[in-house]
Amino acid sequence: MRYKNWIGGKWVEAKSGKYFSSTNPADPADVLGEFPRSDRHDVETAVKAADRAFAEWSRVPAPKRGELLFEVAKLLKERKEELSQLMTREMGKVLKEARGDVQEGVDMTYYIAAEGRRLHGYVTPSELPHKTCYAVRRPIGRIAVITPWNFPLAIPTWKIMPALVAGNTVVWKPASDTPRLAYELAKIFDEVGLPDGVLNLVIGDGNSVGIPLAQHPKINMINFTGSTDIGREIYKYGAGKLNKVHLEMGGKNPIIVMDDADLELALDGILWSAFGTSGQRCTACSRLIIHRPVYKPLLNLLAERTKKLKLGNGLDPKTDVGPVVNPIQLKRIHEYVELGMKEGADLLIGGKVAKKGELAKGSFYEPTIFADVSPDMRIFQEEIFGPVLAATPAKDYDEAIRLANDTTYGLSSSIFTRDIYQAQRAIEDLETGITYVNAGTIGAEVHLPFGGIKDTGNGGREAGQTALDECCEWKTVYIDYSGRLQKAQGID
Ligand code: UN1
Repeated sequence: MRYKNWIGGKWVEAKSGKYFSSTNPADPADVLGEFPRSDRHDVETAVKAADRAFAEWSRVPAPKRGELLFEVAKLLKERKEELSQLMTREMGKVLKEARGDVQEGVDMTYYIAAEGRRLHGYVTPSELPHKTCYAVRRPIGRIAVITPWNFPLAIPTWKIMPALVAGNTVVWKPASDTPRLAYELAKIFDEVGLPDGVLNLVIGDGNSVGIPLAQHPKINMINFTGSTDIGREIYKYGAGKLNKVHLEMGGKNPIIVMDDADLELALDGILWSAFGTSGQRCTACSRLIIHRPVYKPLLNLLAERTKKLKLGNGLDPKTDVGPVVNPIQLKRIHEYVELGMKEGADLLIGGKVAKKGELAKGSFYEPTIFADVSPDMRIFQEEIFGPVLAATPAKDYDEAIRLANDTTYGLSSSIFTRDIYQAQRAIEDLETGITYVNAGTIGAEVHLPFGGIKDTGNGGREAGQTALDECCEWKTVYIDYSGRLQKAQGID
């Protein structure tokens, strides 16, 4: 089956006439469809369509824009099971996590749809009599949305829904690993009758679509989630045009376990955060910092539990860990593991491409744990984006915090402790945008700000109320009803 781009309200082929296929990382013989290999010509038509649609869409009252999003949320919810199965087939995450991804999209859409009836600005007194001052949100214009494959439904909703409710129009380039999910979301917008050109879907790779889109002079804002290297490039394209650029990038998220922690609880949190989605979340735990008195016992328990994790096709309910997204990532993960061994870390478990039986067909990597990893090792510092965990001992709380902060990234962090003083201090001391206490590093909820500091981001936060700040301009209004020219700052 061949799928098309959605531009100006029409399903159209790419100008190149070329297609690529999307396949199941657990079984490449399972093909999800053929998708257009678009390039800058398609970007051009899509931006034009978004530009044409802007004048009208930005004037639709926000509550009406929100009503359309409620319809989208309803269809997403109705199709949750179908979309989840497609997601597992397209990028591999186990079915229960795929259901979570779709649910996150449903939640985000409902949450933001309701903003159509709020979209609050504020009113404040004037320093002069008979004068009213207020500030309202205005749309920015045409927004380029560039999304990753690891949350093929949730992350697009984080970016697209706030942009639309605020009155912007969007050109969306989804990851080329997950075009089918992108198609399914765009189709829902088509079904609810979103006006032509308000959302445009252009499928293709980063060089042919992402870069020309980010560089396009008619694009006023770029909203990107992906690697820090690409984010830096995108920031430059945006800077040249003085665009607002929202970036969500890498993580090297630590879990600290202190000696007073509930170790069973910590184990559950570590396994879920390190090996859920095969470690392919920007919030995944990839560093484990353990207070010395519990270092050995915790690692022993962890290795035992990790051994029991079942690798397999995510559609099989018995599977704990699915494949990684594609053979290129698989190779990259293994290169990091070899590097870890060369650097002198102690391989506790895993460390191999999994090839037993059915697994040989797909891109499977054994859940891997390194012990005695030191901060100068690249496996401690660099984002691997796979099921690889680096464990390091810490002599006390202060050293644990120093180790946790010894990274260029700053997305998520966690501490397991029963000591409320220690927990409260960690909330202040951990240099990340998100901190969990007695829970893993993953599982952010849609109505709170999401994002990170240091090389993880550039200051913005998506989700929550902050999502609206990302995709709105402020307009400040002064209305003088004194009937004379009043001058501010006491000038008379
Ligand atoms: C991501 O990995 O890019 O907190 C986003 C979480 C999810 C979102 C992760 N709600 O793990």
